[in-house]
Amino acid sequence: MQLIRYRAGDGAPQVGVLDGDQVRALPGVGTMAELLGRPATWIRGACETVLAGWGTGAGGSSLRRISVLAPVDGGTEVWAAGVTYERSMHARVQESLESADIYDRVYTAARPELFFKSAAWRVAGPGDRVNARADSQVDVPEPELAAVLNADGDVIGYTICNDMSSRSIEGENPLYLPQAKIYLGSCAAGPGIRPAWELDDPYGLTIEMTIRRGGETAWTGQASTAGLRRTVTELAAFLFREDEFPAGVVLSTGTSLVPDLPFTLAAGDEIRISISEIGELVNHVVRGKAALRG
Ligand code: DO4
Ligand code: MG
Repeated sequence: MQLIRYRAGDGAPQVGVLDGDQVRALPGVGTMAELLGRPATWIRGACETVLAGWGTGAGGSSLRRISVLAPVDGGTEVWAAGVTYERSMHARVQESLESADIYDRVYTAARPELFFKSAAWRVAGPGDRVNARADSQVDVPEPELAAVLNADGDVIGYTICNDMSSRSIEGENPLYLPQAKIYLGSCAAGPGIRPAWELDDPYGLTIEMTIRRGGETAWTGQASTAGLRRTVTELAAFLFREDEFPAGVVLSTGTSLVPDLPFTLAAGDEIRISISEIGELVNHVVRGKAALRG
């Protein structure tokens, strides 16, 4: 089962439960932000009530008749952790000549690297475009397992996040990290949220990414969340230490797949990220915000 945001025809976005290829709206829940403001027991109960009524045949739609949207809206923020896998640490050391040791240090430090990634309104959903910024030379997608937490800081479920990044801008100076990471079209998420109560082990998932260019595979790789150096609980505890998220928060846990230099994304690339038990997120690359809007 997945919690999704979706639109049927020209209707307003809705929040619903997807089971197989059937979706049903969650009664009385207008937005995902509103849902994530509720206690975990309430959210689970609402999903289970909808599932229990599945057999009655009332009110469902086929997946084919809806558009699935990014699973965030309203005041929900997306945050991300960095350098949580050895591969990410090595890749950053390689790209940043003069500041390489900061990545080594944060990889082993008690305090994780956490950064604001996106407001909900600019998170790309399934099938949407993502942006490799026009003033960057080396750009990569970062396929990441993302935890979705409610206002109380409880993990409600998991989704996929693509933390699009400029390696050349971050590599020039780590203080440029916000420009390397936070810009229009730099974050995609979805397709849905797999409830935490249905997932046995978030540290035993396979992450796969394939980048297709002109009908050919330009890059492909696979990794396991078993390599995550920190637990989701630990990352969430740091995030909530001195902050609050009344509309919940998506916390992306960092990347374990980074294409070797000099690989860079190109306009027209298709990025396909799948995480076992969670789903598949596909996006298309444009270069520059004018192309994103066009
Ligand atoms: O320190 C830079 C960010 C690292 C990151 O986004 C990741 O490891 O996924
Ligand atoms: Mg990342």
